[in-house]
Amino acid sequence: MNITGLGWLGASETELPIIAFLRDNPVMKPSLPLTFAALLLAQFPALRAADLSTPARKPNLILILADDLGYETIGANGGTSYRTPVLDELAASGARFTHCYAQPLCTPSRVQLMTGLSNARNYIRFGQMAPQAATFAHLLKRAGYATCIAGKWQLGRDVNLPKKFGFDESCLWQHLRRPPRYANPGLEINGVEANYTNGEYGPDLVNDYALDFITRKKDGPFFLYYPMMLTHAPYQATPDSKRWDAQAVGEAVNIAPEHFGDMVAYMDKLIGKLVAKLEALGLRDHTLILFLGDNGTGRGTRSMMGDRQVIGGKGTTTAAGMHVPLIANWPRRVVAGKVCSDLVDTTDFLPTLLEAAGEPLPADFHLDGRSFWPQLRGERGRPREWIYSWYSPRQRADLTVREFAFNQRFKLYRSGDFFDLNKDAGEKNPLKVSLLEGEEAAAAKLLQGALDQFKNARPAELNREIRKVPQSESNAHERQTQVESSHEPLNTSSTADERR
Ligand SMILES: [Ca+2]
Repeated sequence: MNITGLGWLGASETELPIIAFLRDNPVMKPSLPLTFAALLLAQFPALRAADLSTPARKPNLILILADDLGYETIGANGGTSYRTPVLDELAASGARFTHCYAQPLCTPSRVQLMTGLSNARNYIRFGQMAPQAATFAHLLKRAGYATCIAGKWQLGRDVNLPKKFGFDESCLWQHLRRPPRYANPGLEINGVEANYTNGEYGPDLVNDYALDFITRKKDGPFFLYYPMMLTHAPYQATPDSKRWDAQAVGEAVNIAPEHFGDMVAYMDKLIGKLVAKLEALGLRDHTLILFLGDNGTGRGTRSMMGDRQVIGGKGTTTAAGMHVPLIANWPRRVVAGKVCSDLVDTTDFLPTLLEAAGEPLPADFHLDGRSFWPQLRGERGRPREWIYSWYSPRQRADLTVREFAFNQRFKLYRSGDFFDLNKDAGEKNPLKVSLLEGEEAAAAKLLQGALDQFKNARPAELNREIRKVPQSESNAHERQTQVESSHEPLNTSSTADERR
């Protein structure tokens, strides 16, 4: 049996230990949802009924993922420290969500976003995604979409991985190596190294590639997954900054806290170029744009929402690490000016994209996400009652697991710690579930039910997998990722969960 299930793509397996394990342990195969998903994709099973509310012409889909950009940074959300006129306008003429949550760290969020599955089921380690994972790109490619990923990769160094994950084209930073990303960067374009030394700015290069892709594929449909490099540290000058230095080399120069604001503004400007290109090509009315952040703002970055200061908490499981912006725009399809307080999780984007495309999921496609496409259309939909999170950085030697469920107001950790987020957003003073009454007791029961659903979700072999990495390889991986994650202090949070 082809356990990767990707033979139909003509992709070859990457010999990761987990694949060897699966091959050698057939008893374990049925318990692995990611394997099931890949198999189901390969076997073209019966399909669910199509959503009759979708248009006849398949829309183009653009999913923009900003790096380390929390909810508080966007003007439309009430942020007052930075300039985000393009995103503000997309929110005003589309929809924005007040309760979208990512995982606290880059790779965990990206894996959930791309597969629609909780990290409990398929997350291996920082900087990697299981090569046999089924992604939104596979599903959309099968539906006839041209697929492209432009931006940050950080999912494994196999040159064939972008194609293996369903992308026809790729323009990536941190694919095969880890060069600087901003001034005078290094990229891999369709797997071929490209090095720049004439004052180029990495985010411009990637944006140019994205614009070129949608221009070439304007007859559609296309899917552009655009995980932007901005606004991740180091906070270096942009071409619009007073201190821009076209000669700058490396990620240790020209750094200043105020450059974060410049980077937010530059990110917004690049999205503006993308929107302008859609307008010029006559594609705006046929394109759904979704924008979100991959985790909270970089640790310690201070932003204002009016009189209220918000301090970035990337890497923590509080709202400072997980609360991110979500803006959706599609003229005349997404309700204009909508502000939605429903819960949205990163696992929800795969089914939302598929439903917007009018593309049924394979009948038994395993999924933890829930489409919010009905809400974008102005319907009630099936809003989540809770978000479940299994979070473990698996970065360096950190195997800490934090597991919890929450809604807009309450949060319950597997440990039993309970918080009323309205009274204790920083999660400093855990309440004992046994002492709760009324609304709090009901919430604890609901959230415990969510945790119970995932009690056995983690395949045991995935936990053994992390320990099978030879120490030398583990150390090398640590060195490779250390700079990337240098603003992600581990186990230093003051939150109750992380003190454990
Ligand atoms: Ca990130």
